Amino acid sequence: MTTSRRKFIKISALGLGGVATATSAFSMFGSSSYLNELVKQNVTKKLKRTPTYCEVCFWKCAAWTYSDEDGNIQKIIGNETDPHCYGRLCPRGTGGVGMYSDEDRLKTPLIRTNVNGEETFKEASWDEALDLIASKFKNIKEKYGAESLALLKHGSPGKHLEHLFKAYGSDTIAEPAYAQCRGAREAGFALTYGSWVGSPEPTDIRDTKCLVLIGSHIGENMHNSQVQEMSDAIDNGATIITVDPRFSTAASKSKHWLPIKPATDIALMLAWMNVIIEEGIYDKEYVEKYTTGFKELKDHVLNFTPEWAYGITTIKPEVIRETAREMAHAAPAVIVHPGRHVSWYGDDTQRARAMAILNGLLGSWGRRGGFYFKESIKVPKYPSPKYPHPKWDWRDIGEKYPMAQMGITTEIIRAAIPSKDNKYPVKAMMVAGTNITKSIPEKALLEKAMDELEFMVVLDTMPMDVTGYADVVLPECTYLERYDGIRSATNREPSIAVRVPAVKPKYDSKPGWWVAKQIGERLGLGEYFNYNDYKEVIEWQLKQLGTSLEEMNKIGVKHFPRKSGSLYIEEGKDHEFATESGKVELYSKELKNLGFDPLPKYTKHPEAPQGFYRLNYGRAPMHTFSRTANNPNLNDLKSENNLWVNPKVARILGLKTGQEVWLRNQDKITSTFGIKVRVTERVRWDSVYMVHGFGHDNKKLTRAFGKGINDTQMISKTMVDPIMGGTGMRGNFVEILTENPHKTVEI
Ligand SMILES: Nc1nc2c(c(=O)[nH]1)N[C@H]1C(S)=C(S)[C@@H](COP(=O)(O)OP(=O)(O)OC[C@H]3O[C@@H](n4cnc5c(=O)[nH]c(N)nc54)[C@H](O)[C@@H]3O)O[C@H]1N2
Ligand SMILES: Nc1nc2c(c(=O)[nH]1)N[C@H]1C(S)=C(S)[C@@H](COP(=O)(O)OP(=O)(O)OC[C@H]3O[C@@H](n4cnc5c(=O)[nH]c(N)nc54)[C@H](O)[C@@H]3O)O[C@H]1N2
Ligand code: SF4
Ligand SMILES: [Mo]
Repeated sequence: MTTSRRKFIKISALGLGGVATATSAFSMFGSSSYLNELVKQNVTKKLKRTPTYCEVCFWKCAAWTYSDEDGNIQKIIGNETDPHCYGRLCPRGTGGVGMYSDEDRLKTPLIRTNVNGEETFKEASWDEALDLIASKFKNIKEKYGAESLALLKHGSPGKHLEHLFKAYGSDTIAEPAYAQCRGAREAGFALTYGSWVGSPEPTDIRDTKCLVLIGSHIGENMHNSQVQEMSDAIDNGATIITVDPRFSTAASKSKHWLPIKPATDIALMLAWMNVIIEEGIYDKEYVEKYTTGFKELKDHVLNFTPEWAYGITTIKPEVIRETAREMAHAAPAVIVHPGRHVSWYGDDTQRARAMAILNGLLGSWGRRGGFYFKESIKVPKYPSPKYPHPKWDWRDIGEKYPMAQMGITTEIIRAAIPSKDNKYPVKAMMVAGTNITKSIPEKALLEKAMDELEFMVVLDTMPMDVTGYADVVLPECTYLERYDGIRSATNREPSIAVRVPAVKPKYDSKPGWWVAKQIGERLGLGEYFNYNDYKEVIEWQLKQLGTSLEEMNKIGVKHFPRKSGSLYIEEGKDHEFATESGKVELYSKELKNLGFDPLPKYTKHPEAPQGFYRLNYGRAPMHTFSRTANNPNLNDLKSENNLWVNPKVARILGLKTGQEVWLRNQDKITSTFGIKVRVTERVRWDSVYMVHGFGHDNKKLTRAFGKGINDTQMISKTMVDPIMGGTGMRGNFVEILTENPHKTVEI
C-alpha cells in the first residue's frame, strides 16, 4: 500500500450499496412525554423483560429492556436497586432505544475500494472483512512488530478489543476518556490522596451540606445518580456554590454563582485556601492527624488574598470570603467536586491539586457528606493464557509525561507520523467506540496521522465521521442486542450488573466480543477466546461470584457486602492513605522531585485578541458527545446546538437570536457549517458557548448532518499538561461571521 493514499471517504459516497432548551434538566427524568407515550402504546402487548446496563454514556446505569412478542424494543427503564440510577434513567438512557432503531446504522462490513479512480466503500461479507484485517495485522506484525498496531477505544467494545490486542502483543492502547477528559483530575488526586477519584466519583452528595462545583455542570452533565443526589441535597437545604463563567443549570440552583473569568480558577482556590487558613477555619484535627505539608501550604498562600484574586478572577473579595466561610461552616460535609472533563488550560493537574488540597483543609475526604471510601467487587478473569510482553507500549510513547497513568491518545496519533527520531512508530490502528474526529482536537494532525497509517479499522454502530478514514468499517450491534462484560463499578457498596441481549442484532451487525474472537482466531490466538458465545464467559464468572445468569436475569443487579471497612474514617481512628507518606500530601514531594511545582501556582493564560471570543463548550442533558446527535428520539428533543452570545456582544455585532452565523478561529479555521445564535445573559461577554457533539459532516447521518457547529473543528490549538499529557482545549478563540464564508458548502 502506498503512503498518502487514503482519502477521507464521505460515507455518503457509498454509491455501491424541535429544540428543547435546558430549562430544567432536573425535571427531565422519567417524565418525558415520549416515555409515557411508549408505555401507553404497550398496554396491549405482552412484554419480555431483559437486564442490561446503558451504553449511552459511561455512567452505566442498570436497566430493564422491554421487548414485545414481535421482537421490537418498547422501552428501557431503570433498575430500582441500582446505585447508578436509583430506578430512573436520564433522558438519554430512556432514548437509548433510538440507538437500536436508527435506520442510518451501519448495516454491513465495508471495505475501501477504488472505482474508476475514486475511493469509496464496497459492502463486504464478514469473512471477507475479517480475513483482510487478519492478513493486514499479520503483515504489520511481521514488518514492525505487534506494538505498531494501536487501539483507540472507549466503552464496552473497547474491552474486547483490548483483550485481542494484548493477546497479539500490543499494549499501544489509549482512550479519549483519559487525556481529553479526566486524566488530570486522577493525577492531581492520586498525588494528594494516593488514589484516583474514579467513576462514579465517590462524592457523598446525598448527605452533603455544601457542594462546590468548579466548572462541573451537574444537571447538564447528566450523570444520573449525581444529579438525583444533588436534587435531594438541594431539597435538604444544602448550599450549592457554582464557579462557572456561564450561568449553567447548576448555577441556577445555587446560592452562590461565581461567574469567574475563564482560566483563573487556580487563583480563586488559592484565595479560598488563604481565607480558610488565615481565619483558622480549617479542620485542625484532620489536618494535624492526616495531612503533611500544612506549613509549606500556609506560607505559600499567605499573599494570595481575596483582594489579590479579585484582580484576576473578577470575583469580589467579600464573595470569596463568604463562600470560603460557608464551606468551612459545612465541613466536613462539604464537597469541592473534582469535576470530570478537566482538560482545559494545560495546568489542569495543578488545578485538580488545588481542589484536592481544599478538600484536605476542609477534612472532607473520607467523611460523611464529603467523599466516601468506594468499593467494588473483582470479577474473576475468565481463564486464558498470559499475554505476551510487548517490547514497548503506550508508556514509552507518552514517557515525557511522568504522571501519565494511561495511554495518551494524541501521543499515539502523533506516533503514526513518521519521523527519524520516532522509536515507537504506529503503523496501523483500530478505533472502537470512539469518534476520534470529534473527540480529539487538532484535526490537521489527526488527518496527517490517518493518512500515514498503513491500515485502519473502525468498529462502530453508526456511520460517524471517523469511519471515513477507515480501510475496513465493521458494524457493531447496539448494546441492546448483545452480551458484554459484567459491570462492576466502585460505589458505596459493591454491585454487579449484566447486559443480556433483548433482541437479535439488526442488519448484518455483530457484537464486539464476536469481532474480537473472529480476528483472534484468524491470528492464531484461539486459546485466548476459549468460548463459543460470550454468554459462557459471563456464566462462568457469575458462578465464581456465587450467582448465575438465571438469577441475574431476574434481578439485573446483585449487591455484595463491603469488605474494606467503614464508608468514612472512623472517629478518632488512624487512617493510612495510599501516598508515600501515608498522609494527605498538601505539599507534593513527588511533584517537586519530578521538577514541577509542589504547590499549585496561578499562571496567566492568553486572552482573546480584539474581536475574538473564547470558545467554551459543554453538555446538553439529552445528548452524549457526538454519539446521540442522530438518535431519532434524542434528535427530536434537540437537533442542533446554538451559539450562546452575551447581549453586549450581540449589540456590537448586531446579532439576533435565531440568526445563523459561522465561526473562524485564531488559526483561520472556518466552521464548515453555520450555527444559530442565542442571545443570553447566561454567558460572559468574553466567551461564546456551544454544546459539544454537533456539526456532523457525514450525509449518511440523515438527521444530524450539517446541524450546528462541531466545536472540535474550532479547537486547533491545545495546551498540553506537562505532568500527565492531558489536552487543554479551552484556549481557542473565535470570531463571529455573519456572512456565509463558503460560497457553496462543500460536503
Ligand atoms: N471538543 C470537545 N472534545 C471533547 C469533549 C468536549 O466536550 N469537547 N469531551 C471529551 C470527553 S469528556 C470525552 S469522555 C471524550 C468522549 O469521546 P468519544 O468516546 O469519542 O465519544 P463519542 O463522540 O460519543 O463517540 C463514541 C463513538 O462510539 C460509537 N458507539 C456508540 N455506541 C457504540 C457501541 O455500542 N459499539 C461501538 N463499537 N461503537 C459505539 C458512536 O457511534 C461514536 O462514533 O471526548 C472528549 N473530547
Ligand atoms: N448529558 C450529558 N452528560 C454527560 C456527558 C454527555 O456527553 N452528556 N458526558 C459525561 C462525561 S464523559 C463527562 S467527562 C462529563 C463532563 O462534564 P463536566 O465535568 O461538567 O465538564 P464540562 O462539560 O467540560 O463542563 C463545562 C462547564 O465548565 C464551564 N467552564 C468553562 N471554562 C471554565 C473556566 O475557566 N472555569 C470554570 N470554573 N468553568 C469553566 C462551562 O461553562 C461549563 O458549564 O459529563 C458527563 N455527563
Ligand atoms: S446517565 Fe443516562 S445515558 Fe448515562 S448510563 Fe445512565 S441512563 Fe444511560
Ligand atoms: Mo469524559
